[in-house]
This record gives sequence, structure tokens and C-alpha cells, in this order.
Amino acid sequence: MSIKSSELILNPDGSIYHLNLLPKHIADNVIFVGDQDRVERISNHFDSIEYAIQKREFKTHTGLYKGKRLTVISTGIGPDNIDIVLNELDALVNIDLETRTPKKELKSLNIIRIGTSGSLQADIPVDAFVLSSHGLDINGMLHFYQIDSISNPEVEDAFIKHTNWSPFKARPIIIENSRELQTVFEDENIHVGMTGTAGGFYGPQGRILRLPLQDPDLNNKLDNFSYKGYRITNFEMETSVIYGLSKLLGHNAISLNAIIANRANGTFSENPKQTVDRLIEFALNRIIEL
Ligand code: R1P
Repeated sequence: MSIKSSELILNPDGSIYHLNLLPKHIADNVIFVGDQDRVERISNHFDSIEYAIQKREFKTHTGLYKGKRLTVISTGIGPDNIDIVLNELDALVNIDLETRTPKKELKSLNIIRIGTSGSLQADIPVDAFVLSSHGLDINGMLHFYQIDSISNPEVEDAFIKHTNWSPFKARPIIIENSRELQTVFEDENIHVGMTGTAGGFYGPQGRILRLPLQDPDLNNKLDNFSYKGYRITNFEMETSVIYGLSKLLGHNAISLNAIIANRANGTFSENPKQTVDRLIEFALNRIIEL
């Protein structure tokens, strides 16, 4: 059965709706960044760029880095955009866009997020790097999918109990990274831990400007939660959904974050750009091992 044009939307040139890409435009190794301007900061390192396009916040450059074909794409901010980017990238490789039917042989992409994030631990300072062992999903988008195969009820129940999680908020989900990709990117200088993924920047991450919070103590509870040797290291807005949708769709994902704020001691990096540039260089040097 072919997928209807209201569900799999293609542009007049046959490209996928939001990303504006054809299957030939993407490499098997895909870097995700939040910020559109970070795309150039990565592709500036490329030997050559074969394709560049942007629609809304989704900017894509595909090219060669030290002879390896890479795509870098900006996702914009938040879990909702990851739903678009991952479903459309998967459609480009795993759905025949002409017959509108899923392919028999499915392809697995390697997806590497290079992001920015706030540390929740006093001993993970600004300008450090974190590799996410797990995504701790507290935003709820993944509940619209069948997630039994990727959730970890034992640790989720422990987290719900530890935080006295409100039943009015979506049930937290804890999803593992690609252990295979972790072996490529782990390094003695990189902290490894669970990354909390929130559906907003202020209230959902415990920031108070003028509005009171449902649970003002949540960040402290996150800070002192641990499970089987893992603790919650940092907060951002994409990792859990990248991990969740990648696992459901059969792709491998890893998330690397530059720590630009420390929420435990209230500090902010004096040179976040330089820190992100260091993480980009680190990640590119490891990506060529894939
Ligand atoms: C918020 O300022 C944004 O920055 C972080 C958060 O996850 C969110 O997307 O990541 P990026 O710098 O990759 O966008």
C-alpha cells in the first residue's frame, strides 16, 4: 500500500517536504546541530561541499571531510523538530519516494549530534564535553509512538519515585545511545552520563524568570539521581528524541554536547563559540573512523 500524499509530503521537485532534500543529497553519516549557523562552522572543515540547501531552520550541507562523505543538518530547537528531521531523513533512505512504499532492505544511518547544553553537576564545569549514555525524556513527544521496545521501565520507575514526578506531566522515558557509536566517540576527556531532554528552555528546565514552577526543586532531584553508576549530567532539548526515534527506525545515534552553562553553580562559558569549535574538531576527527 502506498503512503498517501497527505502523509508523505513531497515538493514539486520530488524532495521531502521540510528538509527539501532528495535521497541522493544525504550521506550515511549525518551530523545534527541545533543552530543553523553551526552548519557552516562544520562544513568549513570539509574538503568540498557537493550540496547545500536551506528551508526554514533546516539547513543541510553534504560534502567530503578527509575523503569521507558527511551530511550536516540543522534541526533548530527542540524535540518537535527532531520528529520532522528524523522521519524525513528515514523516508529519504528507507521509503521509495516514487512508489511511496517502504523499501525491503532498510538502511541504518549514523547520526551524531553536536550540541550545546547546561551541566547539572557542579563537577562538570562550563567548557567541558558530555557524551550522553542515555536520553532522559521529560517532554513526552515519544509517547505518540509505540515505545515499549526502547523504554526502560525499571529505571524510569526509580526516577519517577525519586522525583515524585507529577502524574499531570508525561511519563519520563530513558533510552540508551548506540553503544557501538559510543566506543568510537568516548574519550578520557569527555564526561559520560544521562542527558535530560526538556520540551522547553525555561520552565521545563527549571529556569525561573517570572513564572513559578510546578516543581521548583526538580533540578536538585535530577542532580542527585543515580542508577547503575549513571547520573544525570546535563540538560538540553533534543537528545532523548534523537535516541528514541533512531532506535525505533533502526538508526545509530550518539549525542555530544559542549557544556556552555553550569546550572548547579550558575556560571556561563566566557567563550562558548571556542568550546563548540573544539567539540566540532574532536567529533570530526572521530567521525572519520566510522
Ligand atoms: C537552546 O538554546 C538550544 O541550545 C541547545 C538546546 O538543546 C536547544 O536546542 O542545543 P543546540 O545548541 O544544539 O541548539
